Amino acid sequence: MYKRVIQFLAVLALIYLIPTAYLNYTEQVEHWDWDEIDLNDISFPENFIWGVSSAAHQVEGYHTSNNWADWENQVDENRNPRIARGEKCGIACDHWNRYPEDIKLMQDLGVKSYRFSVSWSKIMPEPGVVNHAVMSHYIAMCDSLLAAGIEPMITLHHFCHPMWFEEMGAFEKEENIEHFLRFASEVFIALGSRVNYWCTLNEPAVFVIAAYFDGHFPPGKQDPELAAEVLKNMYLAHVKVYERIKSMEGGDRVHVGIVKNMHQIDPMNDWNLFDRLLSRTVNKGFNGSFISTFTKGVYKFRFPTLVDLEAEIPNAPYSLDFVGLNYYSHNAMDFSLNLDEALKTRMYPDETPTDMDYTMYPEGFYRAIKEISVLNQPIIITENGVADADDDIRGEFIKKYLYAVSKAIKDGYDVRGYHYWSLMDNFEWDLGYDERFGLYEVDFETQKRTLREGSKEYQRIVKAN
Ligand code: GCO
Repeated sequence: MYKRVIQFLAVLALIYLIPTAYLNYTEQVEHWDWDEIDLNDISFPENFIWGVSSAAHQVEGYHTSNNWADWENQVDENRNPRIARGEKCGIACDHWNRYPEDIKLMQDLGVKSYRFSVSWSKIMPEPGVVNHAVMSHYIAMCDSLLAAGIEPMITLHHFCHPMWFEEMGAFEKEENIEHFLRFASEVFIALGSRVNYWCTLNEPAVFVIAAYFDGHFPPGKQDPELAAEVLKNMYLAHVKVYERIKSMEGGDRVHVGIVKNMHQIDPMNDWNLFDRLLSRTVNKGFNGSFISTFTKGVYKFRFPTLVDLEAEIPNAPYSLDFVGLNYYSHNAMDFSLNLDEALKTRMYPDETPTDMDYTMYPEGFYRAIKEISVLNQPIIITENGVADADDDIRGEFIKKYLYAVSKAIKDGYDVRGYHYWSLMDNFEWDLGYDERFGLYEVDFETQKRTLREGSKEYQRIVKAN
C-alpha cells in the first residue's frame, strides 16, 4: 500500500515537473546582464524618426461632451469618484491654446515627429456634423508643425469618442462603425495632404479590457463577452478606415496603421505550472488575438469559463502599411483559485518599480518588437515612457529602453521610429494628474513647462543620432 502511494505521488510529480521544466526551458523569461552592457553602444538608421507622443483628451483641455468628460462627473456604486482624488481633466495642459509654445519645446528636444490625436467630439459635436472652426484649428496646428520641421502623425481614436457615439453603444454594435468611418473621412479630407502617418485606433485591447472587462474606463462595464465583441468590432473598424482612406484621393500616398500595446506577461514563479498556464492564457487573449487577426485574418478571444469568440476578419492582414508599437513594461501572473485574485497583475519584486503598477523591463521591449515583427510590417514605436514624478529613473529608463530598440534594429528588426510618451505631464485617465510621464514637467497651476533632468538623455540621444 505504502509503495503504491509513493509510486502514485512520483507519477504525479513527473506529470507536473516534465511540462514545467520543458516550458521553463522553451519560454525563459529574458533577463540581460546590464553590468556587461555598454549603454552607449547604440546606433540608429539614417532616416530614423525621433518623436514625442500625446493624446487629445490628455493634453488639450476643454472636453465637455465625450465619454471621458461624462465619466469624470460620475461616481461608482460606492459613491467614490471615477478619477483618482476626484480630479477632472479640465483644461489639462491647455495644449489647445498653447500648442505653438509646445511645438517650440519639441524643437528644443530635436524631434522631427509629433504623434497626437484629434478630438472626435470637438470635430463632430453631432452625428455627421463637422465643426469647421475646430477642423481649422487642427489644420493650423499641422501647418505650424510642418513649418517647424516636425511631421504630424495622427491618431483617430485614442480612448475617446463623442458622448452621442457612446450613447448609441459605441463599438458594441458593428453598425456604429459607420460613424467612425465618416469621422475618419472628414479628417482625412481636411488633413490628408499634410499628414503622412495615420494611426486608426490606439491600443484597442487596453481600451476594451479597461472599459468592458474590469470597468475602470467608461462605460465601466464588466462583461467579458461584450469585451470580446467590442474588440472584434474595433479591428473591423480599423480595416474599414484603412480601406476608406486608401480609396480616397491621396490615400495611396500615406501610411495607415494601428497601434498595439505589446505588454509582456510572465509567470510570477517559473516553477509554478499554474502561473505559467495563466500567463500564457492572458497573453493569448491580450497579444495573441491581435497577432492572429493581423497575420491570419482570424480573430480569437478566449478565456476558459468566461468567453470564447472566433470570427473572420479576412482583410485584416492586408490593411496595414506599418504597425505602431506601444511598450511600457511587463507584469506577473500569480495563480489563485479565486478568479478575481488570479486576474490581478503583479509586479516582480526584484525589478525597479515605476510610479505605475509595473516595473522597468527593457528586455521586454526587445521581446515586444520581436513578437510584433511577425506581422511583416515596418514598426514605428508610437509610445514608450515612464511615470517617474521624482525623476529618479527617467534617464536610466531612456538609455536602457533605447539600447533595447537599437539592439533590435542591429538584429534585423525593421523599426523605423520612436516616440516618447509623453512630451509633457498630462491627464493619466482614471489615475488623474499624479502620474508624471512628461519629458517636460507641467505645473498645472501656472501651466509652466520645465525640461526634467532625466529627459536630457533623450535630447542628447536624439541630437546625436
Ligand atoms: C495608454 C495610452 C496613453 C497612456 C500612456 C501611459 O497606453 O494607456 O496610450 O494614453 O497615457 O500609455 O500610461
